[in-house]
Parts: sequence; C-alpha cells; structure tokens
Amino acid sequence: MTTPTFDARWREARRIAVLTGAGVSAESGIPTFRGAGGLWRRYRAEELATPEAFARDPRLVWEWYDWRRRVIAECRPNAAHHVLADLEVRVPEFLLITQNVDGLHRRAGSQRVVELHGSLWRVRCPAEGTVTERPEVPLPSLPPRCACGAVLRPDVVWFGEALPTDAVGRAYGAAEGCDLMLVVGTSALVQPAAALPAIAKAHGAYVVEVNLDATPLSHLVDELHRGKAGEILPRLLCALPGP
Ligand code: BV8
Repeated sequence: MTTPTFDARWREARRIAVLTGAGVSAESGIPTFRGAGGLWRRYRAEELATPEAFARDPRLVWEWYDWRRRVIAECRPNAAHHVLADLEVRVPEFLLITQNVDGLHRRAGSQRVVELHGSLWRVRCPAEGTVTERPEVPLPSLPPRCACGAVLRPDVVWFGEALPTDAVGRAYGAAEGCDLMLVVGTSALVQPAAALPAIAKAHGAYVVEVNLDATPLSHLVDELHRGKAGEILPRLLCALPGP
C-alpha cells in the first residue's frame, strides 16, 4: 500500500498530461498485452497487429479483434477511468493521451482524449480511406467489407505503421508544455508513446508513475506509486483542489 506523497507540484499543476496504457483497463476485466494472462490465444500482438498479418490472413486478424470487441463490450470503465474523466475539468489545461484502443476513457466521459493507436470500435476502408464507427458485436461477417467491396480493417495503428500525425502532434505538444505528467498502466515498451514521459521530464514537468510493476520509466519519474490504478488514482486525485 502506498501512501500518496502529495507534492506541491500536484497542487500547483495547471497543465496536466496523462499517458495511459492497458493497465488502466485491467481492473475493468480487459487483459493487458504483456502481463500474465496475456491478451490472445497463442499469438503475440507483434505477430497479429501488423499489416503483414492482415494481408496474409484478414479473417484471423479480424477473429482476434472481434473477440476483443466482444470482451470489451462486457466490461465497464473502472474508478481509474472515472477519476481521469473528472480530472480534466479541474485544471485549466488537460490532455489524456491513451495507447488503448478499447474506448473506455470516452465511455467514462473523458473528452480531451488523444487515441494514439486508434480505436477498435472504428473500421477503415483501405480503398476509400473512410472511417466508420461500428459498435455492433459480434460483427455480422468476418472480415467485414465496405460497400465498395474492399475488406475493411480496424481503425488502429499496427506495428510498423505510422501513428496519426495530428494525434502525435497533440501528444508531443502536451508532453512539452505540461507541468505535470501522470503515467498510468503502461509497460513503456512501445514507441513512440513510451518516449512521451522523458520528453515531459526534459521540459521541466513533474512526472508521476502509477503501475503494478517497475518499468523502464521508473528510474526517471519524480513520484512512484506501486499498485492498482483503480485504487491509487482516486486517493491521489481526491486531494486535488476542487473544480
Ligand atoms: C512506428 C494497437 C514507425 C493495435 C498497438 C523493431 C521492429 C519494428 C518496429 C519497431 C522495432 N523497435 C521499435 C519499433 C517500433 C514499434 C515498437 O515500439 N515495438 C515495440 C514492441 C518494441 N512501434 C511501432 O511500430 C509504432 N509505429 O514506430 O512507426 C513509422 C514511422 C513512419 C512511417 C512508418 C512507420 C506503432 C506502435 C503501435 C502498435 N499498436 N496497439 C491493437 O491494440 O490491436 S501497441 C499495443 O501496445 C497497445 O496499443 C498497447 O497499449 C501498447 C503498449 O502496451 P501497454 O499499453 O503498455 O500494455 P502492456 O500490457 O504492455 O503493459 C500493461 C502495464 O500495466 C504493465 O506495466 C503492468 O504492470 C501494468 N498494470 C497491469 N495492471 C495494472 C497495471 N498498472 C496499474 N494498475 C493495474 N491494475
């Protein structure tokens, strides 16, 4: 159990950036990628979440995404998501940068959100470039097809693909300009998202990590909270000044 040390930097923070990973959704029942009880059958993300895997076997990749969509549809945002949604209206400048594609931050009410890796609730037509919300589970057929006949893909960023330029710009801008960055539930292994806390630190931000385990970031953060996000965040943020 960690006792939240409450540095003045928390109380004085006016520009807060938050970076979340799969760990923030773990207590909602969504398996993380790399922890115990990993996210898929016998494959690793790096083998399935790639354009090559999709080109080779779009049905297999879609079976994986349709299964994840069905798991996530049964889950609800947890206390960590809700606290972060409350936080965004309590400071003048706020941006929630998430690597997650599960949509739970938005379901919890967060509006100032950048989905660095997209969302598995949207599909994209590779031929037309159109993006459509597809909330239904299960999908009626796999792989889903566009009216134009093309096989649709999930609107997520796969390994080896560039992140959306606008999302990267907003995330880097927030990292460079914030006075406090909160890093929650990420193994800090996937680039370029994992570089954001070091960028914030280099620009003078106070960096706080909330994670069950140590990560490559743990040596550089100013404040470490070892434990579950759903338990730590409510304690940490209840002491912040009111809206
Ligand atoms: C790019 C979307 C360049 C899809 C994801 C070598 C070869 C090829 C590429 C690379 C390479 N080396 C580096 C790269 C780049 C590569 C990369 O970083 N690879 C890693 C694996 C080394 N990155 C890319 O390819 C990126 N693109 O570089 O493009 C480029 C530029 C121009 C033009 C063309 C190309 C794209 C990366 C995005 C990949 N897509 N997801 C999908 O989800 O289906 S990544 C995937 O991992 C998810 O988004 C996930 O969020 C992300 C990171 O994982 P985490 O969120 O951190 O989750 P994880 O399970 O790892 O950790 C959970 C943590 O939570 C743990 O620390 C755990 O302790 C903690 N935890 C658990 N429970 C709790 C908790 N904490 C608190 N409370 C709890 N209850």
